[in-house]
Amino acid sequence: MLNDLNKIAKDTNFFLKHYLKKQKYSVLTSAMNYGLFPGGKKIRSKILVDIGKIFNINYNSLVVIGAAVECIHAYSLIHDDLPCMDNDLIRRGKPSTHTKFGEAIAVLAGNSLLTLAFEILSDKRLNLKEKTKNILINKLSKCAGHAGIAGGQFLDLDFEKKNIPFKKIINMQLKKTGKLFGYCSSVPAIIKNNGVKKINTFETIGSDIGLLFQITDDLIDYKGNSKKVGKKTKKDIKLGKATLISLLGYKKTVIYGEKLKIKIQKKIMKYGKKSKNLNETINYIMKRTR
Ligand code: GRG
Repeated sequence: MLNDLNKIAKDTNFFLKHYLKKQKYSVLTSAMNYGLFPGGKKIRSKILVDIGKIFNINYNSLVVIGAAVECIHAYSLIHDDLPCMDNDLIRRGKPSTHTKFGEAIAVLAGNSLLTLAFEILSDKRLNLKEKTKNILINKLSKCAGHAGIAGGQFLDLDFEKKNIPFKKIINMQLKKTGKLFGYCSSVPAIIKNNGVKKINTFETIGSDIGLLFQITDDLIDYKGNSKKVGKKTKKDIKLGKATLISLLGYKKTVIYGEKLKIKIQKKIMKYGKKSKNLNETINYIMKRTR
């Protein structure tokens, strides 16, 4: 599992490094580079490749799509760290982008990474039918906007220091984190032109994996060590964030996560041997410490 993750991270970084090198250098592209590298775990790309395996999709196409997703993800992290958002000084074990470059450049670097994602998806190097690319671009736009990550972040901020019921917390986390995982999971079915039902089935599996990922993120924030995690921990309590831990407590949140993991694994079992890698990734998500 870790070998596969490392290979996917290496290939994605290779693609992105070359893509950025082709752009005209400026302090802004340097801030974009800083937000992208050294990159994070590339878990979203891993999900894309794992599910791509179930659908027999060409690996190189998935790396390019994963690179676009990682641009959106890096953008969300840069903006998430801004003083007007979660105000974080450390990200991926180094000063966050605005700490290094200042707020204005960090905002612009985030915006530029957002548009870069769509530049990559519409690039000739992604060898897919134009119609498929159009669907991929349309879906990713929706995942990033008010009905997706940005909308989830809005709720995350709005819910601070309030008593928020279970369903609303889950909905917020599904938007903030689940949407992008849902996107990655639905891409292979979209490429295969498999019809709405299959696409939706995989989107739901992915959103649940994203929810599980967010739950483990909250558990790490609660118990993790800042140095090991690469970002400040024990922040959710300080900021009064509405999480499953703030509502149910640590132990019940772990139990909820375990149940969710089993629910997802049951759903993917029917794909037999081909879902082995995805299954391992889900176990990794549950056990991860960073
Ligand atoms: C519309 C893309 C977009 C952003 C603007 C700021 C914002 C709105 C959204 C923030 C969303 C956010 C940061 C959600 C948290 C998701 C999460 C668990 C991030 C950590 O992901 P990892 O662990 O990070 O995969 P690495 O560093 O490994 O890549």
